[in-house]
Amino acid sequence: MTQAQQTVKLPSSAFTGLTEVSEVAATGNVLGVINYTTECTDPRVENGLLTLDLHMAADLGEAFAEVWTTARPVETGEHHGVVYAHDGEYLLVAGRIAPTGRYTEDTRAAYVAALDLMDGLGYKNCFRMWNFLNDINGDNAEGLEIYRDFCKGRAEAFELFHFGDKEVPSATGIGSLGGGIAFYFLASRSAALTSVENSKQMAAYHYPRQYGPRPPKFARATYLAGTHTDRRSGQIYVAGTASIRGHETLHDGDVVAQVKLSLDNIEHLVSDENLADYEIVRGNSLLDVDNIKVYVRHRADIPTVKKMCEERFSPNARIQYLNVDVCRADLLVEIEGIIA
Ligand code: 3HB
Repeated sequence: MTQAQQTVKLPSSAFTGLTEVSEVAATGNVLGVINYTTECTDPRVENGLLTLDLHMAADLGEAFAEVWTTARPVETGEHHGVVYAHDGEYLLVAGRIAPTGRYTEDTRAAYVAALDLMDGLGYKNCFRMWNFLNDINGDNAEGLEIYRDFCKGRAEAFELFHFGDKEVPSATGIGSLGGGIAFYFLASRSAALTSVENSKQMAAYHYPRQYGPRPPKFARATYLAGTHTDRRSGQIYVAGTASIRGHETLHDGDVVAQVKLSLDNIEHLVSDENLADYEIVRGNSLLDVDNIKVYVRHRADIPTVKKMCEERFSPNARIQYLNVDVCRADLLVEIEGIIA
């Protein structure tokens, strides 16, 4: 193990208002700016900043930016339609697939471009993926649900790269308000990652055929540390988590019970009891989760969901609430976060 590997600094992100981005950017090196805003555009490099606009807000009053900063100077570039920024240790890559009647092929191609880039630049440890799908529960031109269409293309791309199920990163696959499919991924050169499952949920990549032709390929969390021997002080990236036990949605139509189970799922996921399978001892609870996004299907449910989240997360936790659809038509809420 080299000194560089032992001291690798882990990445960090912050939520800001859209107009504060330049102030945050002025304080350090920015890997990328993700605007959760009122329209989706192709990712771009603007004033030296990788920027991706997602259509995740109904108006500018609820828009915000997620800014990823790093310890080192950043270089940006473009590769087969995806845009990237990297600092020698971390890479952020972003892409968009224009609206189409069938997403399998374009998803596969866009993922291949991003995975190929990671391979080529040596960022082989992908630890987090976010995917935003307009009309996620709608049907494509062939009657296949758009989320399932996307899952097919993603699974095919992973297969082409011999990405084993146990190596897949944590992810979010969530609805958006427009713009086809947009995504961003984070990868590292030398940080050590461990894909973590929830012992109370079936691994998503094992979901039965009833959920679509190819299962969703993601891990429930990724543990990211400077070295493989550090099982205590790494970060935990919690994937989008919903009211699912085994592979089944529980509490159809009951938002209170769905929020409770989503929170219980995260609580168990990050507990030492669950992490013991990976020899990780972190002593975490929901109080340690930060940089939280809560996706709520029905706007009218937001006050209830907010109250429940505020009761269980730390009062200091930064939480954003977004009103979008969720990957299964019977899911009312999904929650993600980071333990840094
Ligand atoms: C996904 O398909 O990547 C995904 C979907 C979810 C939650 C987490 C990941 O609803």
